[in-house]
Amino acid sequence: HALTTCVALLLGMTQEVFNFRGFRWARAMIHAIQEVNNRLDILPNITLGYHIYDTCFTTSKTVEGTLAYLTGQNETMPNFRCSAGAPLVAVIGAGGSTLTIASSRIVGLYYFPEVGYASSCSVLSDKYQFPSFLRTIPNDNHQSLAMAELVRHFGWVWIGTIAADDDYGKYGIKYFKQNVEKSGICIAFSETIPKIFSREKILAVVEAIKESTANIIVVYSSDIDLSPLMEEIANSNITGKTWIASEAWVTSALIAKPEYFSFLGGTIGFGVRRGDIPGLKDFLLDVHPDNAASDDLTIEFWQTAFNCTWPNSTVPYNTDFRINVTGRESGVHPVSDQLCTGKEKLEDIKNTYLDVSELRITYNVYKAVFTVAHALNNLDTCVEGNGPFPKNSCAIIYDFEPWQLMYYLKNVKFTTFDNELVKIDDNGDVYASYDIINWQLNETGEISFVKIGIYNDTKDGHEMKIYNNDSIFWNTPTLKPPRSV
Ligand code: TCR
Repeated sequence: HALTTCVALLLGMTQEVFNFRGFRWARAMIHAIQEVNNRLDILPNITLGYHIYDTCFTTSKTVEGTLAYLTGQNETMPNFRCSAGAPLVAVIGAGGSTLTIASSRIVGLYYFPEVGYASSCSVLSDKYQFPSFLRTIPNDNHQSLAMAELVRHFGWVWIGTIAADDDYGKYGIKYFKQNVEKSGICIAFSETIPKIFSREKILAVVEAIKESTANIIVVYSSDIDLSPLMEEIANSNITGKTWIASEAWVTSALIAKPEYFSFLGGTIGFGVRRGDIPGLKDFLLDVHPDNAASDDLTIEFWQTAFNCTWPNSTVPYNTDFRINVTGRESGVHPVSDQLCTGKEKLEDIKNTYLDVSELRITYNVYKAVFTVAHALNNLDTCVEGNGPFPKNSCAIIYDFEPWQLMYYLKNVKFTTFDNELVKIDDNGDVYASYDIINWQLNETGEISFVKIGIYNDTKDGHEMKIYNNDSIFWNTPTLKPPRSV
């Protein structure tokens, strides 16, 4: 008798426009779930089902999705269903820390597990506030220290900082500042990028950058929040700065545009470990509205990717109702009256969704699904009399309590296809290890992300290695490291 269990996936897929990166994450989750379901060594008699909720990058939608999942009153979700009555297992997500904080305060009340794949803010390690949260991305305190170490390494002492107006940006920069100030490094300016688009506020940040003599600018922000600022940096022709990137934008196609290279070339930043997920590319290509007649996300994806309207669908094409949310009028495309034929070929387009060259958060997504699957499998294979619960009892997979699965999640340990050992510690955190990445221009005129070193957390501190100083591209007239004094 096969049992279907139910996992919720919380992701940001639409904001003003469709988010192709988010859609890739969603598809990677489904791919990972299918792998679990096909494997005989993990949960052989159990099928993992899932619901997907679009957070639209807003707290209200995130809370709505979380509540809908917990109470079973899910009206807002796309058409991926768990069977009725399937036991709820865990929430995977949300994307950004601010959203995850909202969601995990709710599930925390029930000690119901939530596994983050991108939410890296340090406060989420506080188990008093977030008792049932764990994650497959390292806590940002490590990254902030890594940035400080990088700054010291190159002897820069006059630094500007820019933070997104959310928990990720604010806590990330705060910890960075605390650390560098101890070493006598000075902060020239500290700016914040608005969450709700405001050209006026962006121009104020641009002004601060222009007026300052600091040549090194550390930016903690997601790519989505950062992109309007970078647009203005390009408009204002600000060159001669070296940008230090946090993980959320260091490999983002939204920012790493070739036309920005004269402003942003030479950027150095930190990326989490990457993994080339077997079979993912084919799985990503295997998406078509015909195979998912009533799946709104797939239709919206298709319409946006090919700039056409899917016939007879109720999915609005680039409607403008979202403009009001952000107050931003640009970036919304005119409605296309061209109908989609269904014969459009994904292979023919270049799209972030299909780009599998930098699977970092995507790999974390994969690890999050497997964290849940392995914990559930350990719960399922518990032997009565040897179990971890009172009188050495076990939990029963057909009817267990959230805290019972939490026990297994907290003790989870497994290796991925890449031979990476995934182990969750008492704070729900994983081992921190980053690639240090430098933006260079390749022969085809595109930006390539060159790995120039590593930063690892170690038992007694940390180690940073820059492989070879000559392999770094610097965006200075002399091509030598900039000075910032
Ligand atoms: N932590 C960010 C969100 C975020 C993200 C990303 C968003 C991270 N990496 C990549 C989009 C793409 C890292 C947070 O809010 O915690």
